[in-house]
Amino acid sequence: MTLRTTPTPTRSAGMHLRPAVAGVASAVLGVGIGQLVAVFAPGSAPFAVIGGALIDAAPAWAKDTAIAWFGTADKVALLVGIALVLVLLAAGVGLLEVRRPPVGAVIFGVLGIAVGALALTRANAGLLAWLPSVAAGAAAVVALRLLVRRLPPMAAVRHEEEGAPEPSRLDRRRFLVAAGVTTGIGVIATLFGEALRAGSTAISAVRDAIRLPAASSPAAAPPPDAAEDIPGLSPLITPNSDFYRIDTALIVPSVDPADWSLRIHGMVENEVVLTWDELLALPLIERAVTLSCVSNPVGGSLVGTAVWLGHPIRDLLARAHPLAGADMVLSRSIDGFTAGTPLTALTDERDALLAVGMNGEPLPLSHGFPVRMVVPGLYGYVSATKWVTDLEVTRFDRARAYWTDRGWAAEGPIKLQSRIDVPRAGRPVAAGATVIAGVAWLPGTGVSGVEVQIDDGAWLPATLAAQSGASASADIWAQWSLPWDATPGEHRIQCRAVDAHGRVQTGSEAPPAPDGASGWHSVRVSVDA
Ligand SMILES: Nc1nc2c(c(=O)[nH]1)N[C@H]1C(S)=C(S)[C@@H](COP(=O)(O)O)O[C@H]1N2
Ligand SMILES: [Mo]
Repeated sequence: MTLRTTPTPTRSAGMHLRPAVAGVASAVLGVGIGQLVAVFAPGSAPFAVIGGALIDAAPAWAKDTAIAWFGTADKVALLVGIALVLVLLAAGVGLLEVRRPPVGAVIFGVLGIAVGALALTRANAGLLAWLPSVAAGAAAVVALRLLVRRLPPMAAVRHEEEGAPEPSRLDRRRFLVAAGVTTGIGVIATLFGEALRAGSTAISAVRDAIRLPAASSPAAAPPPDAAEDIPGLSPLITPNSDFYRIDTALIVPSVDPADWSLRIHGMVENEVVLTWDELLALPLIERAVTLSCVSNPVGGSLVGTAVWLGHPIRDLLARAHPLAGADMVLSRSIDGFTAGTPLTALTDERDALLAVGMNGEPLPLSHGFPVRMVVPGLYGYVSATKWVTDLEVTRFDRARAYWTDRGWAAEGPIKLQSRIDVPRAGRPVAAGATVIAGVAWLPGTGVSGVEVQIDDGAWLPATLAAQSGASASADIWAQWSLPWDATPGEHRIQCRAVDAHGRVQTGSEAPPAPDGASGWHSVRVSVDA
């Protein structure tokens, strides 16, 4: 009944071509999603992971050959090579998925998980290094299943060869549109991811080229014997790479200092606008300050100490001259985050800083480059605005800041806290002479002592490290330690700090919301005989 006796070449080619197209389109989508998600896990884009692993695994002769063939384009050649292999593989995966579903989808899924696992083994891999590749695999699986659904199953294809009606022109057109859209989304996601990355790469380069001026008033240098050499105890100064990061920015803002300015306005006599060059020309002072997040639970790690370089906000506000009645400064970051800081905290003798440097470097991008606020004694959410561009002098009864709008307290003085760093809960301790050590802080006021209780024993005074206590800056945490002759069995260790006025840290427990956690940090350890 059919007029066609032999399948036309286009038709048989189409039978293999369309599954292959489905495979390739799904792979392009997956890779695009992976590259985009990698904006949140820098260095862990699927291509970067595979390329990096191949470079590391390649024997010297292969590297030499690659360089001999491609010169400085060797990395591009490698990426093109990976792309070609991926296209061939994806075409095969498409064919398999039509012939033996869900084998193709399973291969994509396994591939995503495998590259994700590989990503975790790479140097400098972050906790989320696996995410881009796993997202890529998942996206490819979903796309493949959806596209293949638009193709006749293999049985039908065979039927077709025996004369059953081939898919209509309309079906074929629909499939091609779906495959095209899938590919297009993948390409757009890739380009979008690259654009976002290019922004932060460019700003990183600008940052690397910056030489900050020396401080006119350097931070008091800790005495040479200051650093407590106890394994596991937090260092006095937290390295930038270990400093906790908390913000609402999904993508770290890329702010070019050349385009940066700060505007001070609102209830002021004179509006002040300050550029980056003007800021760097002002006297900069260096202060070590402990910063804490209000969300830090008792014993938590959302706290750290850095040496900040910046200009006192007090001096800038003096230029602007706040009007009588103003009691708050609403600081705003380039991405719209706001914090409400008591005007007094920015004008009193504590050195609230408009900071440009952190531990001897320009601020890292994720810590507010080029300019942020640091206010000793206040939780970050009410004071430490990163990427700050605007200070509005106002009143607490007129303006509400980002977290105040979400139920957190309008004012956020840091609470007196102490933490046991060693021994660590759950880690076995050997019986005999050991040490209990940690940190304690009340920035702005300072800590005069720490007491430790083992089981239900008496509270024992710990020793503060040389640079801590009365002689030290009140703005940074104190390291403390207590020798302990650990006896076999289970023990509970608790600590509590005493502030510079002799007030003892409260044992009454409060959760972080709405104004910071309280209570004593307590760890359970089991001591081996
Ligand atoms: N722009 C901006 N600045 C911000 C935040 C934010 O979400 N956006 N979070 C604040 C909070 S809640 C804290 S605890 C500190 C943390 O600073 P860090 O990430 O440098 O440790 O930044 C503060 N500054
Ligand atoms: Mo925070």
